[in-house]
Amino acid sequence: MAFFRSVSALSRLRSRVGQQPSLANSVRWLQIQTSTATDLCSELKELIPEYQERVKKLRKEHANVELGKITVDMVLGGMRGMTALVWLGSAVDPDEGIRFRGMTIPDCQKKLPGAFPGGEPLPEGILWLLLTGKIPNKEQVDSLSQELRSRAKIPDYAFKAIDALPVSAHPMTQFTTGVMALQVESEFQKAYEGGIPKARYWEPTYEDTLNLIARLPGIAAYIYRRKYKDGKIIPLDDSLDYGANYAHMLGFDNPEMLEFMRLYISIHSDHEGGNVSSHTAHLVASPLSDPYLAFAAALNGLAGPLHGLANQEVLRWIRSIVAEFGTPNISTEQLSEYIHKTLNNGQVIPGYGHGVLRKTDPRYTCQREFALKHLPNDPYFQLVSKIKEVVPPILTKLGKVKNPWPNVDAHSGVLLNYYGLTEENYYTVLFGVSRAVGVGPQLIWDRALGMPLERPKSVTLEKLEQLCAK
Ligand code: NMX
Ligand code: MLT
Repeated sequence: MAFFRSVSALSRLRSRVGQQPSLANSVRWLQIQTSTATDLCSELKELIPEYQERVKKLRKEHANVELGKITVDMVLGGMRGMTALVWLGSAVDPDEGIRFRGMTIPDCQKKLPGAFPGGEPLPEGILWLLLTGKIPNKEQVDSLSQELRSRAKIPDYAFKAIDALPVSAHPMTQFTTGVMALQVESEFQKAYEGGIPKARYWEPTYEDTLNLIARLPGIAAYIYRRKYKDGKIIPLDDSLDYGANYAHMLGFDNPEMLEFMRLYISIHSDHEGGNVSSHTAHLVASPLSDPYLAFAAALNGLAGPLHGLANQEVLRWIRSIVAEFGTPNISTEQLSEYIHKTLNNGQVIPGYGHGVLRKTDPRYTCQREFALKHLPNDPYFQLVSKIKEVVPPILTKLGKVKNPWPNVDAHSGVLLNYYGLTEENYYTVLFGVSRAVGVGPQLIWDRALGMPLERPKSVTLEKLEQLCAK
């Protein structure tokens, strides 16, 4: 009875909302069901037949529906705006930014369990939401934390593989090497060699994905301790959640830093399917490469300075400003002069611009809110705030930059730096650990939905010219 009462209240609310578009977005999350399953795998198993039916119906009844035109500009312009992928976990609106299964970041902060009441969303909750589209409760999230801890043991040869590289190797090179070493234990590879039928591919993919997510913080922390500290491993703490444990294994136990890590991992997890790392993972997994192979490839894309490495570049650039003027407390004129100097050198302003977004990234905004709450007087935070005022009009004046506003990477470095994680070359590893939480669920769905090998058509330059001449 209570269920029917809430359904009819919800439909009344929806019909009112339909007349008030401004309210429509803010209540969309109400339509997301809360989860009732005992564990993540059972929840997923129940959902798979329904999703398979939906895909079957689309292919059978709507195979020829056109989703847009493909223009020469798109083909030569990095496929911007070309709808070419299905991605279940999230979608990015150019003006509003990310929604995780329909939920904005503030929705997630309100509705997903935190480590304490009112705390930032736990990454385990985001993982549950991205995989199932349902909101987990605290008990479910705690049991997923426990499950991830129980899967976290790293084989010794993975550390040895990393040790084979010089300490000077970039942390992302060490990270990909560690992930490739974990691949030795791939359940998918074993199952495929054992002749598993296609209908069950998702099962070992699920195992690999959860094992991979569980083990990444241990690998990532090892690299940090090896490269920047005494090399001693800090073991996992059985009382801590995923984000807090990662911070702890790095060597940080300040409760504010633990809370920032929960937020950091949650907001960096997913950004629909077309970004370089997510798209790479999906592409590489499409010929049935297992999740380790696919994710290692994704990390190599993330390591590019126009993608995930931008977080490293942002702090490096901020430090170069401070070095130039001898202080972070600089005037607007000095900052403007430095921005022009960077642009005149033929460099980009790191942390600004985006392939899809056309407004300030909400992932920037929520980090700014975190900083306003915890470190409002930090001089680097104040410099970042000033940069946000000065950069956009300058980029706009260039006349070619489609989005002059800050993205996720414009902010993360100063928060990490404040809490003592000062080594900016490590920052993309943090992004990488987080991205697995978003990419992993899609890799499982790719196999559950029987997604085929990805193979778009290319044209030669001559053919393109011929097509244009017609
Ligand atoms: N500073 C200077 N120039 C820029 C910037 C920027 N921040 N952003 C775009 N432009 C230039 C861009 O280089 C291009 O110039 P040209 O025609 O001479 O090659 C022109 O403006 C048009 O580019 P857009 O269409 O606006 O951007 P596009 O979709 O091609 O690229 C990025 C998107 C994110 C690669 C680009 O904005 C950029 O290089 N930003 C700086 C690096 C960065 O912050 N990357 C992180 C993205 C988020 N992430 O985490 O992955
Ligand atoms: C991401 O989180 O992947 C970046 O914002 C880049 C993108 O979405 O293209």
